[in-house]
Amino acid sequence: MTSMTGLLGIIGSLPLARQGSFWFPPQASSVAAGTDLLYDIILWLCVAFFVAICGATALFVVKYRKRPGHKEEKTATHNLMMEVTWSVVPLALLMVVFGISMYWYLEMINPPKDEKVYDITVRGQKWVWSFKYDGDPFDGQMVTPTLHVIKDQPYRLVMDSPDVIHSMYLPAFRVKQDCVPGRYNKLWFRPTMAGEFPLYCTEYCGDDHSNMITTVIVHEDANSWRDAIIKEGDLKNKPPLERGQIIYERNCKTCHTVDGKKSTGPSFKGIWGKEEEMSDGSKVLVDEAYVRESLNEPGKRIVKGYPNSMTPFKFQDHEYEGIFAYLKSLKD
Ligand code: HEC
Ligand SMILES: [Cu+2]
Repeated sequence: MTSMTGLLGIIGSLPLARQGSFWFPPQASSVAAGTDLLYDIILWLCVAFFVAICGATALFVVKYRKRPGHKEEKTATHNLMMEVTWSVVPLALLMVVFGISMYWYLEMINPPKDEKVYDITVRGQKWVWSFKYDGDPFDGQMVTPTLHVIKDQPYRLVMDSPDVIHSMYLPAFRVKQDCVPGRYNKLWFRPTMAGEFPLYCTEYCGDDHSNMITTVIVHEDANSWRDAIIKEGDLKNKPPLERGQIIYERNCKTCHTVDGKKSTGPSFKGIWGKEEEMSDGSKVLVDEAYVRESLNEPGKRIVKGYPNSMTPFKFQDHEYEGIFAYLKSLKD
């Protein structure tokens, strides 16, 4: 059974498998087929050399074994023809691998010049992803926790992190890029298949690294794309309390509970109006100014008994309003 799936896997890895195979997810971007082709060439080259070398070794062990009536032969010291062959043939094969790699690498790093490329700002932070849509029609006003794109359109992601290094990996697109604090990294791709594909963090970034997963949704057309972003990202038109709850679920839940239990950070239950003791012994009243400061500069004053490990946040006014409303609602 296992050998059967293994065999199917090997067959499935042939570059026919646009819909995905035993090894690979579907080929959902313009560079996916190239990456897989290269993988297959290298894999089959290795298999061929492995079989040839092990086969020859086994053959010689049997053929030249010590036995009655068989005399030892002198070891050959030099054979020009053989040396040239085993240098030139692998060199030629490696040049083929180099040529194909170079072609697809250039495809991967250079966004198209003769088309409009849409910018999306990506932020990876402990332990959530957020995506902001620049240019028409949202102009940076919409932020969503899932990535929405339109089929066949080129996108450029501008990525950073406010805390530690994260890495955004989109297996179905065969692309990956780090989010590094203090710098902008860029990545472009063109989705070629509508559907939903996983997106996750591949740089260990702390306790909930393994939950830093979201989805990229490739829409067939601009209407469905726009509607989905508004549905997810338009918090302004929701009542403040609901707004605050959504922000909590998206950004704070991994570190703060609302039931009084200690987590990475203090629980939000009964937090509003409380006198909190700081690590330097001073007392602080939890009000709007303090919550705002905790979000913008969490390292400035640290709650006693907790590590200085909160991610800094910058929000818009309507978002602060939502957070305040939500925290106020969490009475003891
Ligand atoms: C990566 C974990 C993490 C995330 C995510 C996080 N926090 Fe925190 N937070 C902490 C830790 C740890 C502390 C305690 C240390 C300190 O004061 O900086 C803290 C402290 C706070 C405090 C002060 C609490 C008190 O009792 O005085 C507030 C307010 C706060 N966070 C709000 C938020 C809000 C709102 C969000 C979501 C938008 C959030 N935090 C997201 C880890 C986190
Ligand atoms: Cu991460």
